[in-house]
Amino acid sequence: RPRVFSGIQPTAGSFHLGNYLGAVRQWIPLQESHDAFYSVVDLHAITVPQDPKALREATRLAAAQLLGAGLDPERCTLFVQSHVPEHTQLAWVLNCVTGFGEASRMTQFKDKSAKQGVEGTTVGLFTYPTLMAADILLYQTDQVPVGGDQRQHVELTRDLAQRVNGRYGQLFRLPSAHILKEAAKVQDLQDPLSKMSKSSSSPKGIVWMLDPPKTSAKKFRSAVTDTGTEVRYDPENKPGLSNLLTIYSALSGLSVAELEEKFDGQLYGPLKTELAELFTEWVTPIQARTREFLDDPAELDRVLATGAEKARPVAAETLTRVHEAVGFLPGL
Ligand code: AQP
Repeated sequence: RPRVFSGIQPTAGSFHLGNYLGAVRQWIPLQESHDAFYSVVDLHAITVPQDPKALREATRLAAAQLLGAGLDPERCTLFVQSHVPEHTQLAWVLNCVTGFGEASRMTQFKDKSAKQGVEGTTVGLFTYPTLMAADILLYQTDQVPVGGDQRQHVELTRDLAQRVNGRYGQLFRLPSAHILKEAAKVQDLQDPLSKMSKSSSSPKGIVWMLDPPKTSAKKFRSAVTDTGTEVRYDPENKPGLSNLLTIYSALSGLSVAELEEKFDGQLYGPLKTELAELFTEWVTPIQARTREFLDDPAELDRVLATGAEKARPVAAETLTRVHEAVGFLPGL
């Protein structure tokens, strides 16, 4: 079966709707058709400052949310990135074949480092993409289901894989990004020209998966839209409304054209209210299942330990071949 790998950072509080619609939503069906490896990427999380206790909680919470959303540890391998040390080991080798200029061109790094300033930017943030490449290449991944913002990182991963294969022989399978056409990028509800993002969205512009229904409903109802009256998908002139239509479509399964017809002749209010109701109806069972998993941390830890046990031999096989190919002596 073809292999997929994807990761998500542990986030204090919960994932946001963008993470879910862009990435996690694809992970669930892929565990049926593919050999799927999914990771809570705590090594990536510490590229920005983290409180240790909050990080531990966020890591369990991330796992609980993934299970609550429908991942099944019998059907996929779910593990915590730091439990498989091969990720950092391969990342080092990849750092040594990545050009400084090439890494400097990553737009996510440029955006985040511009916000944090030189002194606030860690070397870890700079090498985030090579660690991500290691995550993917260790598992001989065919496809990487991610949101549209990660396309450039997956392309870098392919470039690095090709370079290493060219230099040392066939060590890595070439992965490609698996990005949904719809909702590849969910925008901030208050600033629809920017991506919904845990670090830069305004508090009212970001819908958290564990928001109480009253809170999320308020966010949808107060979403920024243009002053027009026609419900029409037009990202250029109506970015806010178009974002709401995209979210509505992803949650309901109705096409955007069907939604335009459904809300034809109505103002934006009914669309926002119905979307808020739809979200609540959809997210309530996910929230309930997430809480059930959170109530049993010992079971969560057991699931994650089993996942790491399944992931390690696969990762170790790739790493051993890489170490041998670059000229390291075999270890004891
Ligand atoms: N707004 C989004 N629309 C669609 N997909 C998105 N993803 C993130 N935001 C959106 C996808 O979610 C997956 C996991 O993301 P991550 O945890 O690795 O963190 P991220 O991409 O860095 O998410 P944020 O919220 O945007 O964090 P910050 O603010 O730190 O940059 C990925 O597949 C991503 O594409």
